[in-house]
Amino acid sequence: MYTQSFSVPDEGRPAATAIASVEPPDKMARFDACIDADGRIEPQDWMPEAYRKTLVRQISQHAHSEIVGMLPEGNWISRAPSLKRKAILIAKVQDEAGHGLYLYSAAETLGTSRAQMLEALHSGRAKYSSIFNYPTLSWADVGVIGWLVDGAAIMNQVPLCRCSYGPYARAMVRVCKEESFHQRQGYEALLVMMRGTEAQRAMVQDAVNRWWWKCLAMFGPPDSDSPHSAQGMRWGIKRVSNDELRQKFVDATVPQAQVLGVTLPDPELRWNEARGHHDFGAIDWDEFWATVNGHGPCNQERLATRVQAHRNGQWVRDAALAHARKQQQRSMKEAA
Ligand code: BYC
Repeated sequence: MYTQSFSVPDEGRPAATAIASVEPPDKMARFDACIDADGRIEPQDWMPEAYRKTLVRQISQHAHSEIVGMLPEGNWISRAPSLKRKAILIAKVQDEAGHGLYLYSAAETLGTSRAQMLEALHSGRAKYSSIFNYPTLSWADVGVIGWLVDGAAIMNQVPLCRCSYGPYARAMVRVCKEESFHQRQGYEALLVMMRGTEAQRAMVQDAVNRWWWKCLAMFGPPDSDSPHSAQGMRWGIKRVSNDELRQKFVDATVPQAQVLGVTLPDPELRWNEARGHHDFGAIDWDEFWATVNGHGPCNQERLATRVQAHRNGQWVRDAALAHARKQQQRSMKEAA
């Protein structure tokens, strides 16, 4: 439903002017020229420390979101209503794990270790997407997460396929292809429910009511309150602003909701002919920040589950390491 055609050209992207820094001017000039020419920065290339830090922050937060994002839906694997739905959900949750791994690998190319990133997540220092701190109360939530949460994720991630940092951009190409399947499966599951009983339709509407506003907030604070946007855009990390992506998401979702037969829970939502976009109501940013800062309904539960899962996996990591050592010793013996 969403494709790379949602990506937009970069006209109007501010030129990379040198940031106030202690970086060597000649290297900085080469870096800026590469960014201005819409080139790609690769791991072996010189880059300013602030660019590296920004990427580690964003990519590791993104990786954490994928891994924590497995939990709300994972809760429903054992309760999926049919074998077909269970198989689809298992595949989707596995895909999210894969996305986390590509992203941790991309962040590792910037000189930070996976252990460091996981420690930051498990200690509560690192952020992950606000959206995964809400409960999944019914089977319809699984469909709505596919349709709306993955829909919002694709809207945000398609422009990242052209991020100036090569490994991140390449990881995003594959992630977006898989997310597209995730969104379709969610929408299709909801279509089936909407053609079912009155109780099923009510369940879908209830799930839409609970997730809609959280999905709009997922794009991040308004541009006017987004401390990282200007620099991220200048460096070609972010290509489209938080507010622009949010608007694109609303415009794309309204007709999908009509086809589905659900009402989006916003009395102020209406087409604005003059703007050529839908107007929509105010997002509760206090609630968003409370959730981002650890006080959402499921923050504690998500983090505790994640930490426990990591502990439970210790024997697998130990076994894999022992196996790798054995293989290495064997090949050294053969070579001797
Ligand atoms: N939740 O200046 P801003 C998925 C933070 S996974 C929490 O606009 P930036 C999926 C932001 O980090 C989806 N925190 O920052 C997986 C910053 O905090 P710090 C994840 C948020 O970086 C499984 C502060 O607010 N996608 O879809 O320019 C199943 C100021 O924000 C949020 C990505 O991570 C939020 N929603 O822009 C299903 C995409 N929003 O670091 C689905 C990659 C903002 O100063 N990331 N914050 O402490 C991005 O595109 C950008 O980092 C953001 C934020 C648009 C999220």
